[in-house]
Amino acid sequence: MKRIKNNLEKLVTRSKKRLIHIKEDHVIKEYFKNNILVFTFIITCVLNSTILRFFCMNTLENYLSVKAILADLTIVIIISAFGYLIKPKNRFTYYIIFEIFLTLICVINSVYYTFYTSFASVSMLSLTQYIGDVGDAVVENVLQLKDLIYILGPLILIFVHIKLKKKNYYKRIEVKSERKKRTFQMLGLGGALAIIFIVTLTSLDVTRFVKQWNKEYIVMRFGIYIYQANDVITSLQPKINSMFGYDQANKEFQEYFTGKDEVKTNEYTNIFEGKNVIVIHGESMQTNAMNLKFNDQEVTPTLNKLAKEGMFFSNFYSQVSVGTSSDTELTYNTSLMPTKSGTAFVSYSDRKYVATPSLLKEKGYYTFSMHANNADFWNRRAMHKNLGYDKFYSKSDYKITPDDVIGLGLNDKAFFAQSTQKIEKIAKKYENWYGLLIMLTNHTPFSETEKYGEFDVDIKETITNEDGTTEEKIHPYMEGTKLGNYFKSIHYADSALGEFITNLDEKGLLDNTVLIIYGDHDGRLPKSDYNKLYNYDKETDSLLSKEDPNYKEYDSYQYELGRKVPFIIWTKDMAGTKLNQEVTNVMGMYDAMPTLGNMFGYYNKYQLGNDIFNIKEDNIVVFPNGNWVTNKVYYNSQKGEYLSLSDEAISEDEIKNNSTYANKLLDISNNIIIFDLLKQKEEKIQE
Ligand code: GP9
Ligand code: MN
Repeated sequence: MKRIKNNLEKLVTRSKKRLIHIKEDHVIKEYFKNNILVFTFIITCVLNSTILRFFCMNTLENYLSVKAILADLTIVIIISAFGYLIKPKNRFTYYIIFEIFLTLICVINSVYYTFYTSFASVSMLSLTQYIGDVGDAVVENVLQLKDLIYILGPLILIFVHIKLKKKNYYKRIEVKSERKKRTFQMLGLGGALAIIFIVTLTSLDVTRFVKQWNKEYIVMRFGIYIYQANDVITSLQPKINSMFGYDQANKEFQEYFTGKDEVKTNEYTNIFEGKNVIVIHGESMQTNAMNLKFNDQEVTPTLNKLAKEGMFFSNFYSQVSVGTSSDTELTYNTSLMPTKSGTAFVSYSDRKYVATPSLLKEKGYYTFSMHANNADFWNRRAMHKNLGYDKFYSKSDYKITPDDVIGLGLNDKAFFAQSTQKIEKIAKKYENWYGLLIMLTNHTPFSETEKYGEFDVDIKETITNEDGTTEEKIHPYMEGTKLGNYFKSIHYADSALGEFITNLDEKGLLDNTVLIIYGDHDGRLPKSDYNKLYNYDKETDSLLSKEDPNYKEYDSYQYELGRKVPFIIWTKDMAGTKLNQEVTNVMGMYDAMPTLGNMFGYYNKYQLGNDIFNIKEDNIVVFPNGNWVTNKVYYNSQKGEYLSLSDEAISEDEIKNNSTYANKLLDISNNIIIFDLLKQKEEKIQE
């Protein structure tokens, strides 16, 4: 009896469970049935974005990027939630409008990517001359069958809608009172996904999102829909910034430059007139690496040789903000400072600039730039055109095999080798030419040490034992540190530069050429590594104690002063002439254009820097954060503190006057760019 009872009980519970299952299944099915249109919308929109990534960045990791799918899903679910507020019979209109809109984003980006290997930006719409150049080509060559696949999304939605309508779906899906509930349910789901997405973001994701130029990365991490929304907002920001305060800005600008157009001459005026120019943008090259040797080997023998034979500015600073490489390009070419928010190259590429390449073009030069990275990196494609380069040779102009890649792309040795061939052709075609070559390998994080070639940053010692035998002892020193890896990396870049110069010389390309080399910014290396560099105790393989008489304090001021970059002007016959000298007066990137302009015979009335041979020891270098440095003092504007650099007393007035000057200069520079003041000026002259 007991057994029968037990069995019966088991049977009842089993059937109960099955009933719950059936009920659950039923509920899910019902839910799905009632929401077919919404789900079709969600799935097709997320699928379109995934297909776009598949066509553009054809690695599995990219197009199946979970973060991107999560981001797309979040956006589409949030959009879909509001559809529930609309009456069922009109709901299709809502979804099809959004479906078409999101599909258009995918189609435009797909076409754009095929042509530019980058994603579209609304800010490009203002660069009309640029679109004019490519408009026809886009239609003829670029619109391909694959760009039409996205249209399947709206077609599927229309198909589903017709089917549903036939089945009277819209009349029976929900009662009015349920609409709000469903909206909130969907919003809740979207919100939950958004939270998961935000929590999984890294700081790199966030900085790249804010900077916006690394478009592939953003699309891979944030999906195309968030990318485009972010693009619209960042593209509008410059417009909003320039809406208020124009009159005041223009007035201050006029006042600032009144009486400043007197062209001063000095012993170097026009000394290089008519010479060809090769400018080397030395990625992350820092002056302090030039003074170092490891085991009697110089870290940068080429730079050292050029500095010794040429004109070497040893107290020279870059003046970069968040736009790093591109900020230096801006300041070097225009003698303006980086903008206070955003970056000039990305946000203000449609402004008028008075730039070195344009000025040399007016003198009959052919101007070009070369960089084996994606042309849209830092928006160079648009900005180089604006600055006056006749041609920008970028990634697609170089042969890049996987073996040739170090870090961000084509290694410097291969880059220089291929560039030499291009320069040879240019030199045959044009009498005068000016070219910028942007290096790439010596870029943070300096981690591919096995590819840089042999360069040890340890201390090797030969020890003689009591019995007369010798043995080699190795103290690890900078091995394994980021700074140590940086030395290996810059050693590689330096040797690439050396090979380049030898090749140019062999081809006779240095005979009438001036070489200009600048470090674009420091290597952003840890302060603690410098501490090790200057305070290493090889006996204990640790740091000297602060009490040790040999201990060298490396505080935040030393760090800031250590961020100097090399600036060298060199020709093959300069050694021993009056040009062969070390200039020790403090100098900034914004002084490059005035100093070089005087030597080559071009002039920018709106330069903010000075010809160092006119201003000499009175120079001041202003940094984008308001800090400044003179020969006598480094001032930290954030802390309101300074470090004296000479024995001369520093007065309060000096600090105050220099700070006022620094702030004024930053304001003027910012206003010139934001309010496009040079354009207004040009238009007035033409009237
Ligand atoms: C990228 C290169 C590096 O093409 O110029 O830019 P950075 O990260 O140094 O600003
Ligand atoms: Mn750089």
